[in-house]
Amino acid sequence: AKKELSFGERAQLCSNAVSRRLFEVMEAKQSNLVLSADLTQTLQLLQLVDKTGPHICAVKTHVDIIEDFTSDFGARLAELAEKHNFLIFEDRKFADIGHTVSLQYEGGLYKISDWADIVNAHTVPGSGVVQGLKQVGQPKGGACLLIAEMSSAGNLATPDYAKATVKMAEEHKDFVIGFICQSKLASDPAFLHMTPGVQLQEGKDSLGQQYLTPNEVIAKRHSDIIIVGRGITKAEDPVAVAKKYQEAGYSAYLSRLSQ
Ligand code: BMP
Repeated sequence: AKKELSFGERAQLCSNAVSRRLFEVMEAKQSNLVLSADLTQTLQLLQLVDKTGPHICAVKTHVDIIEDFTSDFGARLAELAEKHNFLIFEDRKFADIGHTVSLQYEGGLYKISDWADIVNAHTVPGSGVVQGLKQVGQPKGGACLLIAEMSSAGNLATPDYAKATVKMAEEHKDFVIGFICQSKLASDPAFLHMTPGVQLQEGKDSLGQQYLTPNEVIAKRHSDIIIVGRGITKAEDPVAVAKKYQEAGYSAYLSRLSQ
């Protein structure tokens, strides 16, 4: 079997500055945990991110769920990203023709391209979605993940769809840095694999979400990053629990390195 490369080694293989930085942060902070900060009040969100910041390699936002959004949100989040050395991933799931997604990415109320290091896109529109995002994001130093698989029950992303998504990523390596997926899909070590639907115990919610454990996702399915929302946000002590997820994710990665 081919030797498994460390996050630090993979950083060296990245031609994209965003993926290189993320791998470097993961190695330096010993964290392959992304916090999904799905809170609807700015202050609560920023406070949670400030407290859990030392334990995460990136924060994932859904900016359109924030009820008291103001235009300084991105700058305030970026301040915390600088303070704690993590990246910002806006989970916008672009899914339209290139021209429309370029407007959605750059403009509107949220001006996502001004503050998000990473965004993501569904591949159902075809490669125009990537081209539209790239036009806006690349000059500003942004990068994109493609959604190849979903965690939710009954989703329509077939194995062929995931395969075609990998191909699209391979054709746009200057802007696409990896995947949202449920297991490792691409062999190029520069690609990041990020997996949502993670909790310390397997299970589901009442609306089709399905959870796997950090060990299943990282050690068995060879994804790189766990994305955790309610497992942390709904915990009584979110900081202590974030630390637990950090340790579970990273030790699963270390066990893979020594396999
Ligand atoms: P939670 O851990 O609370 O279930 O949150 C998961 C997060 O990941 C949500 O923000 C959701 O939008 C996102 N997500 C997901 O759950 N499954 C996917 O396949 C893709 C996602 O982006």
